Amino acid sequence: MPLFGSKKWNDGLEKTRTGFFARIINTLTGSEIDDDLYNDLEEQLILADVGPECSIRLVDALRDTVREKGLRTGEQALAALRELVRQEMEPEAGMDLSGRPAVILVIGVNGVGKTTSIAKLANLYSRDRKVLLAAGDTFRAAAGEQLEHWAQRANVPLVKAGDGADPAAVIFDAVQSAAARGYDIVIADTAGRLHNKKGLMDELGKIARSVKKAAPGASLEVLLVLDAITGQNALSQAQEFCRAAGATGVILTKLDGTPKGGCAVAVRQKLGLPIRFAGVGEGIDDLLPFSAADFAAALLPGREGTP
Ligand SMILES: Nc1nc2c(ncn2[C@@H]2O[C@H](COP(=O)(O)OP(=O)(O)OP(=O)(O)O)[C@@H](O)[C@H]2O)c(=O)[nH]1
Ligand SMILES: [Mg+2]
Repeated sequence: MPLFGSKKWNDGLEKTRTGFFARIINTLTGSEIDDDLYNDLEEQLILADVGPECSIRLVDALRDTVREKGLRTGEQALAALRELVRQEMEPEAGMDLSGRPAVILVIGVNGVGKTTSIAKLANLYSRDRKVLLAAGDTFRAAAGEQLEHWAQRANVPLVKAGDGADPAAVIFDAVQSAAARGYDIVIADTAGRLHNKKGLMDELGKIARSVKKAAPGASLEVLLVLDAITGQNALSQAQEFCRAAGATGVILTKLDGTPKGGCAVAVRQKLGLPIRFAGVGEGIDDLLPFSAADFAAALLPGREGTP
């Protein structure tokens, strides 16, 4: 099957495309369009971690499109499904980076890839903007050093305090100094936490409030990092996390490491939040600004230009 779209997206989703989505592609391209096909497709989308509700909705929408447009071949149905996935994943609006500074607070459970993603974001944004990092994980020993190492690699300055310092105070200092020194973007790390630890979840609220206090002109994006390998299984936890922490978007990491990248669709639908970035490896360049079109094309490749 010829691939089109972005190479990085195609590479990042290779495991998914050759895993659970290979069956979906084969089902669509190898069959007549009939009820059996829709039933098989629904089952395979669920197996690919797209989530039952979303899978049913996608297949229903595909049925409608096939009927309305009079599609005849599986290849046409595949293209129609790709377009439906693209629509599903399209954010309503871009990220709010309008503030002075624009603050990106990165949150999530332990080990999902927060600090690595921050390094990648710093690398990405520092190409054309002044970026400052804030080492808000003052809980885990060596977390600050880990971020410092990445900050050096990305050649971006870092505001850091000793272990055990109040994370809201560290982030306050970073935002205040960014505003005073004309930095465009502050990216703040936080310690990993579980959604059911009330004290730690309240701390995130305190951090968000301290951003506004530090610089009245600041904007705030709260990006929840989710690990695609845990995918669907972690979604009910993630829902609670979002509610408690006021997340505004998602970074979906480790898409390169799972055959079930379909979970991105379930994440978008269940959380009602846009995916802003996708992690596709451990290197500093392995973070892709989310593109619904590239994602859908990498997941469901077909002949370019198929209606
Ligand atoms: N393959 C792959 N590995 C990733 C990706 N993102 C992060 N990792 C790896 O995941 C591991 C954990 O990453 P960290 O960035 O330390 O995670 P964290 O959320 O900051 O962890 P805590 O601070 O302990 O909560 C590291 O080994 C990273 O290299 C990704 O997109 N793909
Ligand atoms: Mg970390």
